[in-house]
Amino acid sequence: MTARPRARPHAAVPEGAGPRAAGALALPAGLGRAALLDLYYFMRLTRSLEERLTNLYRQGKVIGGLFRSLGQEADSVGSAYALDRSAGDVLSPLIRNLGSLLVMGARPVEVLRQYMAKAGSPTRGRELNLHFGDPGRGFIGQISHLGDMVPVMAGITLTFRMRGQRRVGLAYVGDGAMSTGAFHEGMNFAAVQRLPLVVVAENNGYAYSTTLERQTAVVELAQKAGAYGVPAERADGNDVLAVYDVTRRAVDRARSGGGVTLIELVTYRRKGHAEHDDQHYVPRDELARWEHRDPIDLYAARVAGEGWLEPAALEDTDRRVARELDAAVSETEGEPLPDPATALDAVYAMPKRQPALWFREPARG
Ligand SMILES: Cc1ncc(C[n+]2csc(CCOP(=O)(O)OP(=O)(O)O)c2C)c(N)n1
Ligand SMILES: [Mg+2]
Repeated sequence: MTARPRARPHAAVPEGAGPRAAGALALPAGLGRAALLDLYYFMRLTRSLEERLTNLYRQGKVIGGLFRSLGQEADSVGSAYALDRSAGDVLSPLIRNLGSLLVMGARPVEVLRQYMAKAGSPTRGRELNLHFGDPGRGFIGQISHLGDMVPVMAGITLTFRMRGQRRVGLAYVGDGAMSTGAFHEGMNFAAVQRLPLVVVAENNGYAYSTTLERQTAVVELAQKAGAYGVPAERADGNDVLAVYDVTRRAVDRARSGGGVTLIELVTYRRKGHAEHDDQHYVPRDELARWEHRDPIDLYAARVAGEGWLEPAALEDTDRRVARELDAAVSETEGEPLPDPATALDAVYAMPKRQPALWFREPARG
């Protein structure tokens, strides 16, 4: 019998990461005051929108599961922000990438309608969380099967190249999703084809209740890049500037023909898999340690400490987010659910009956 792998603490924060001394990291290129404020706005919007959704969930108004990204807002926001929306870049989100969707232009009212299964939701009440897409705004509707978005995004980025477009795709995968065959096939194909794809591996320590060391024998998810012959980067997923910086480099590499990069973002899932999950399997001291590395608190302290943004600008942003969400919740809360008589509309296509290719009608007469 093989010995069980030695337990190791989850997701040791990468060397040099964590709360930094002021001035330790230069401001990533291209980030001016407006962009710095944007990063704060989108992280705060993500956090507050999820808090509103939690209240609605407890009132029985969210129909289905609620998958929080508490503690992972920097990972979603910083990586999506590194794409160039005006160039037509696209990303494929997972259930915890609300922040990425908001950066790409999804509106809180759409997200509220999705979760509350309203008739006017992007999926007309058929799908109950973030599984909706809008290629026009650069986000692809996700397939629930873990890992499958990697081959899908490989296909999408292949079309960019075949059409001579300088567009980049970004696919998110979780530590659990990386154990699937679909991830392997997609990575391999994208790597061999040198496609303009960035794969962001979100190492948040858990897949449901499965810890990282029970998920994989590698110590760092970035090591998997070696199997595909692509470069890897590893960054502190709770530091939005580090996330932006590392993703921006990978996006630039992809756009200039350098192919795929695998980025590992080290972060932590501070809630259960979904709201129904009480995290009984999580050591309390582990949670407490990561609460001290809250990405929004770290960022607010950093930008104020460096003198990049005044505390008043952050407070104004908090008030702006609260106002926007008050309006979004009151706009959507009373909206109707779909009419049951329309339940099958837009679910099944009714293709014209075609003779099957493999079946020949017997000659008559
Ligand atoms: C192929 C497949 N197997 C199982 C599931 C059920 N499932 C949904 S989410 C999830 C855990 C995902 O963990 P991870 O990839 O680490 O992402 P995280 O939830 O941590 O963001 C599982 C097992 C699925 N959707 N697809
Ligand atoms: Mg995970």
